[in-house]
Amino acid sequence: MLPSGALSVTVLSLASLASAGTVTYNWDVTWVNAAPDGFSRPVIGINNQWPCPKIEATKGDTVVINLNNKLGNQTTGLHFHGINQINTVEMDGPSAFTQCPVPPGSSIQYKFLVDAAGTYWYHSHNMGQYPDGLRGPLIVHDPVDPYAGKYDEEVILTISDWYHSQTIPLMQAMLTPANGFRPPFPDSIIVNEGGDGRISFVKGKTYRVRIISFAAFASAFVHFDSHTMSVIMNDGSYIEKNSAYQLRVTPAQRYDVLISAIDRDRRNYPYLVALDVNKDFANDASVQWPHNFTGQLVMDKNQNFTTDVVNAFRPQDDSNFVPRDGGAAFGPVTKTLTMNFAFCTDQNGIGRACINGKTNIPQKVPTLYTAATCGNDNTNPTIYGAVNPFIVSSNDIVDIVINNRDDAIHPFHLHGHQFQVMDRPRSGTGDYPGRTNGFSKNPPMRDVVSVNGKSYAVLRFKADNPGVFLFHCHIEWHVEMGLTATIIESPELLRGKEFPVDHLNNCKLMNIPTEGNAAGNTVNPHRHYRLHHRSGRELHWVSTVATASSLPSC
Ligand SMILES: [Cu+2]
Repeated sequence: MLPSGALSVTVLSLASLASAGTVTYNWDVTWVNAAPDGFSRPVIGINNQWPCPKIEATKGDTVVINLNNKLGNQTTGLHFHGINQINTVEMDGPSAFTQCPVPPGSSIQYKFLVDAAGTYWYHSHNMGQYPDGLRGPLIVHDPVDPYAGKYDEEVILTISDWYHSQTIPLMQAMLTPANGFRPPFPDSIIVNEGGDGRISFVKGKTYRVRIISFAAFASAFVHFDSHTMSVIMNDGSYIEKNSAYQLRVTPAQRYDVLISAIDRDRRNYPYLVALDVNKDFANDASVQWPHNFTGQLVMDKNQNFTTDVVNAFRPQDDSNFVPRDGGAAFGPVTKTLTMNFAFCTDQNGIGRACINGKTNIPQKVPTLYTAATCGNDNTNPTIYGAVNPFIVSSNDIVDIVINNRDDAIHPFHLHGHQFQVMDRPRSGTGDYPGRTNGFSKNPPMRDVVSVNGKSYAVLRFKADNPGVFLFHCHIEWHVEMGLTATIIESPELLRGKEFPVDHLNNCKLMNIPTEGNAAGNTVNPHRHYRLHHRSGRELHWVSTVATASSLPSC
């Protein structure tokens, strides 16, 4: 019933202390049949295998992925989630923002430095494709791991909601006037892409469990019977050890936790991974979350396996985590980007997600290419079209204020940076009131934060990485509803930026212009300084949404 390549729980070899090198992967993206929950369906794999392989490197290495699109019927691309892409924003991966989609039969090379150790993942950032299976762990080992010696073995535990339908029909059904705002609901939960979740558990040993959520929608509660999780890392950042009974892992978040088999341990210990039953998601009476997974810490496979009973979910408040380096909040703040998120309806009556009243529509010209080719005009946000552009200057200390006016929790992710979580109050707090007295002095750093319902978060970063970086909800269905802002960081340093020939060739094959404003105009014959766009019915997985040629020329 399980795919032949299913992992049980992968035991990694510990990092070797080799000096910086290059790690190369040659990958064909291919359709594969798999049945991770017993239901067989086509999934997107690599080199005719699924689950997709992990990328494993050591801090300071250069990772090279030679990717060939052998899907035949879909474009593709990869994003390396949590990797900052210092000075290599063109390798970040989101289609229509930093590259063109890779058409069937074509290829692309990604080449980037892994500048920080941690637990990351890679996934397609092209037309909602990763719930179809194109995702995998990306582990960056640390030659000077501050927790070295505190654990004996490493295991990866990936968590995901899972769907029996492919993404494109799910999105087509979602983006109809009759649907309202309902995202597709998962059919099941899987760990390690269909693995049995059994972790060998030997008395006296401590395990570093790298928990990664590959989910498209549902957050997961994680609880181990009779064992606390000693959290040492959130996303790509070390924290001071924090003992947690339960964690709530949103889509795309990672937690590295230490779990010890102590002397009194003498049986198998179950652990529970449960998709969110939080009241934040219960505002629709038809929503149910029956999907739970029980894994096992296995001391003796001949003994009983039991289930883990959790009576109430009270996850640890991750906004109180303390960074391991004790890093103080950046400051003083020189730019505040206020983003009010609410669901909205477009002119076709289709449910969308809006930031400050506007939904994100991928444009004809990738935003980074516009920034590179529009000269001094690239500080003018209107040339970027309907991507919710925000301009920040080099060395700005930026606060993103995200006001979540929806009832549900939404996990927001920033590309290009780990941000400081300055403040993340509980549900029902309302919009950010402008006070800073609740801010952390030593805020935790991460790249995905769950923003509570009818509440806000304040996230801080230093604009030291020129590029075009997305800030978006990591519920993949909400990305497709337009819940993305585009941060254009240090545009003055992007002028004249050059791009690899293979990247540009994909644009050529896709008939996508690589210069000019969002509509591909370097000269605007109409001189209409009026921004309008089509949205809705012509969806961007069908064809690129054309932007009216009435943007300011550049
Ligand atoms: Cu969302």
